Amino acid sequence: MSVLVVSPGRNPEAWVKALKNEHPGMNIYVYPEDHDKEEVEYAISWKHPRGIFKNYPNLKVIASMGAGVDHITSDPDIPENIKITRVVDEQLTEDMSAFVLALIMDKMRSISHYYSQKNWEPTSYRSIENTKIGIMGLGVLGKGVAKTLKNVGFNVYGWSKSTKDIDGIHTFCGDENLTKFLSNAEILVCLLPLTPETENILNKELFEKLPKGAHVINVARGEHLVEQDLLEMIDSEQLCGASLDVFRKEPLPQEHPFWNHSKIKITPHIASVTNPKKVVPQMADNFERMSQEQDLLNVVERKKGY
Ligand code: NDP
Ligand code: OXD
Repeated sequence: MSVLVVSPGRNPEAWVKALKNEHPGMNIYVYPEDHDKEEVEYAISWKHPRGIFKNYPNLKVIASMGAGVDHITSDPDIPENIKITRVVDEQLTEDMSAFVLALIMDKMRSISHYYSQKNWEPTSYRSIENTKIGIMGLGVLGKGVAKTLKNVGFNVYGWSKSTKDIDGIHTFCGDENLTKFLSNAEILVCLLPLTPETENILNKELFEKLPKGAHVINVARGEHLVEQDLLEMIDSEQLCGASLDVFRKEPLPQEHPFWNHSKIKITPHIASVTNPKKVVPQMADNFERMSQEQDLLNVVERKKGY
């Protein structure tokens, strides 16, 4: 029984080292090195080459190296019987919460604006207690971010698919309550998973339902955002700007108009980065569980896509 590590474009070394450390007996291959495909029952993957997994007749589990699984679920050639797992990790939630708070404070207090302006021109700012933040997605990360922002003193609104009851957060669920939720979101944070339902959700129609002058933060996936609609909505001043950590094409191409837009702030998909050392124990645990035919941790619902 072997484990296959698949991460083209990402150095697999830290993963292999952490796996060997956690499970010295584990037989590990790194794709595409020479290996017997029949031996592989467990794969740890990030952005695999499309279609490869159908060539592994005994593969039982694909573990995402991150919290998101769209890079796996979007491959139509993943057989239905294969279980998909994802990372759930406190550190990942803490890092995401700190990062979103930093983006919001940067926006509210114009910090990077002052840095780039290099002029002594103070402007007024809004108070935290008078600012409403809307979070799309109240899962592991969205809920963590919501709690952090609430504790800092913001008015926090959240939207999810199913009903939620989170202390101190105004929660909304389902498409029928999206408009009401959006009408409160002076700063909108997207923390939805990428699924056929959520793809292109950050579009003109949605932006028009936000309070005028809202700011948009996307730390989920680039495919949530209709890029042209964002540009148009900033031009019309319906939006005052955006902070984007994720993009349809990563790295964001040098010629992309976002790079030189004064109201769009770009970070290179670093909101919350998985630490292999931290999360390999949950993968080794699942490897053991799989071997003993026990229930796995952090399994994705294939039908829901997250
Ligand atoms: P979860 O699966 O824990 O949570 C997803 C949330 O979105 C749930 O609350 C779910 O509702 C809600 N949701 C899903 N579909 C819909 C819908 N159609 N309408 C309304 N709500 C919906 O995900 P995580 O919080 O762990 O992660 C979210 C995403 O963050 C990841 O998928 C990934 O893309 C991104 N990410 C980005 C990182 C970065 O560095 N930029 C790092 C890590 C993750 P319900 O609870 O009712 O099911
Ligand atoms: C993730 C990510 O999904 O890094 O974990 O985006």
